[in-house]
Amino acid sequence: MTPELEKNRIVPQLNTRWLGQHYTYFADVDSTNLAIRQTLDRDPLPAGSIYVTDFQSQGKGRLNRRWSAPRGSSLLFSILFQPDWPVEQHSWLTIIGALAVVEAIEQQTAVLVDIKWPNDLVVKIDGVWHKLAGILTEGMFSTAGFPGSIVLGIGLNVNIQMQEMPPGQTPATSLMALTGQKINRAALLIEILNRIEPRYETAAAGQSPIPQWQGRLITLGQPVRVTHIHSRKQIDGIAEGINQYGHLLVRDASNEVHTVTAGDVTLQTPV
Ligand code: BT5
Repeated sequence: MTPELEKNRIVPQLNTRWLGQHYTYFADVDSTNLAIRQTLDRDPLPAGSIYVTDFQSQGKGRLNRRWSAPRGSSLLFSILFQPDWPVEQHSWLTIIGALAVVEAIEQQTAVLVDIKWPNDLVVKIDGVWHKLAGILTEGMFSTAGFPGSIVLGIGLNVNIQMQEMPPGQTPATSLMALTGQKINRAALLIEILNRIEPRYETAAAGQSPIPQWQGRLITLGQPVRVTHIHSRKQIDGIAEGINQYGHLLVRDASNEVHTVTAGDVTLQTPV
């Protein structure tokens, strides 16, 4: 039987011009982000190329953390971009990915999803935030301040049963756990990809995705603790705002405002 996420089941239904048109499906792979990078080390790939899998043996989170999901249960994919914009702006891809996933879910199910800075899609269940999806954007930088290639990796828990939920600091949930129904992964992936291309083109033309994203961030206005990954230095303060690159602005007790970028911190939000 043809796997649900195999190329022939997806690409003919895309209404994109370039995104997802170069489509590679793996029954299993170490990590879709890693696999794109490894291919790029050998051969060129067109922008918009996507790698999709049913299982990752070394799924990656940020800061060397792991992303795990039972075989065939989820959406696990990575898309290659080659944007012609400054390096600082590469966080826009995480933002575009988050918005596309949130809207696709809302279009196909009744689940309302919030965003926790910088890269978590979360749902509140009985007063407790649960993680539904995570995004890992990795850049391979060229010289002259331009980012070269960037890989946007998305892991979305679709049909994971309660008893199979991956353990984590934030408890996990899935669309099936939330709706009580098995969700069509192919239809959801198509919807997400169809939403990413126009969002990316709008951003590439200079229109920021940040105002829309900001409206869905649960982090703003909240007390947060930021821990720098290398120095372990901590900042306690209030998450006051977002700058034009999506960095978090945290005001500490002495009124100093710190600009926090996603790459080198962990964030605790007591929500
Ligand atoms: C992320 O990292 O949330 C980014 C995850 C990106 C995964 C995708 S899958 C396709 C592509 N290929 C890859 O190899 N990666 C990308 P972070 O914020 O660091 O969160 C990681 C933490 O989430 C882990 O330490 C666990 O605690 C937790 N976790 C792991 N798997 C989970 C899951 N399925 N659902 C919810 N939480 C999970």
